[in-house]
Amino acid sequence: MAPTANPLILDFDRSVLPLPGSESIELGRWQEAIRFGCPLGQLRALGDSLAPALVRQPGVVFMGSGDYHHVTCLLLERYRALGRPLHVVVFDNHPDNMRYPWGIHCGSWVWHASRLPFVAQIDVLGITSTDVERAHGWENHLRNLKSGRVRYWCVGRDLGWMRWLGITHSRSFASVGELADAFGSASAARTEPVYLSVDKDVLSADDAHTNWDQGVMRLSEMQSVIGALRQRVVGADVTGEVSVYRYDSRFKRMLSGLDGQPDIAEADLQRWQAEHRSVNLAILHALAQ
Ligand SMILES: [Mn+2]
Repeated sequence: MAPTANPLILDFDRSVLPLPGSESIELGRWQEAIRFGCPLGQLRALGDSLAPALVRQPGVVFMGSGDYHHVTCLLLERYRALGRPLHVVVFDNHPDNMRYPWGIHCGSWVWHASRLPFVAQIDVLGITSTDVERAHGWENHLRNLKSGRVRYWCVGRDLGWMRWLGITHSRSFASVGELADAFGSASAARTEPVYLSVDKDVLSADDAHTNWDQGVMRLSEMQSVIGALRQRVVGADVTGEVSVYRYDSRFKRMLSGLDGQPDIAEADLQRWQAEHRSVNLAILHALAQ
C-alpha cells in the first residue's frame, strides 16, 4: 500500500518541516501561479512537470498551505488506472465544493474531483463553516450534493435549506463524536479503495493553529476515523500548514484578501509549523499502525 512508502513534500511554500524518510520537490517557482487558484491549464502544466516524480507511487503527499488543496485533483489522477471506483474521504472545515468561475481553486476542487468518472463518492468530514448554510447555499454546487456523490458531514450547522431542495445525504451533527459514529456505521460495509485528503483547518486550535477559519475536531478523533479506514487507503495527502505569501498578482491579492487572512508574526510562524509537524507525524502514525 502506497501510504506506507516514504512521504513526499511538494514544497511550494517552505511550510512543511521534514518528516522521517521524506523526499522534497522544490516548487517555489510555481507558487504564484498555483497558490489559491489557477486556470485548469496551469494545473495540468504542473501535473506534467510532476509526472516523473509521481510514477514511483509516493507515500503520503504533503502540500503545505490549504491554499494548495486543489493540487489534490492532480494526485487523484494517478488512481484512474486502478480500474476500481474510488471513495474519497476529505477532512476539511470547508466544503471545497463552491462555484469558482476562473478555473479551479482551493475552495472548488471537490466539485472538479466529483466529475472524475472513477470517483464514486466524496465525503467531506468535519465542516463547521457557514459556507454550507442558507445564506451561502447558492455558492455550493448542488447537483453532486443532490445525487449523493458529494456528502457533507457537518458539526453544528443548519442544513434545513438542503432538505427543502431534496438534498438528503448531507447531515449535521451536534458533536464530532456523533459525526464519527455515523460515518463509521455508514462506511463499515464499504470495500472500495479510499483516497484520503486532510486539510488541517478541520482541527481545533487546541491541536494546531492555522491562519484561517478553523474547525472543532480533535486530533485524536481524526486519528480514530483514519485508523478505521486505514486498510482501504491507497493514497493520501495533507494540507493546512501555516505559511505567508504576498501575491504579485493584484487579482489574487483581491480574491484572497476577501478571505481575510491575518498577518502572522515570525516567532508564531515557526512555533506553529513545528506544531503542524507533530500533527503530520500523528497522521502518518494513524495510517501506518
Ligand atoms: Mn481545503
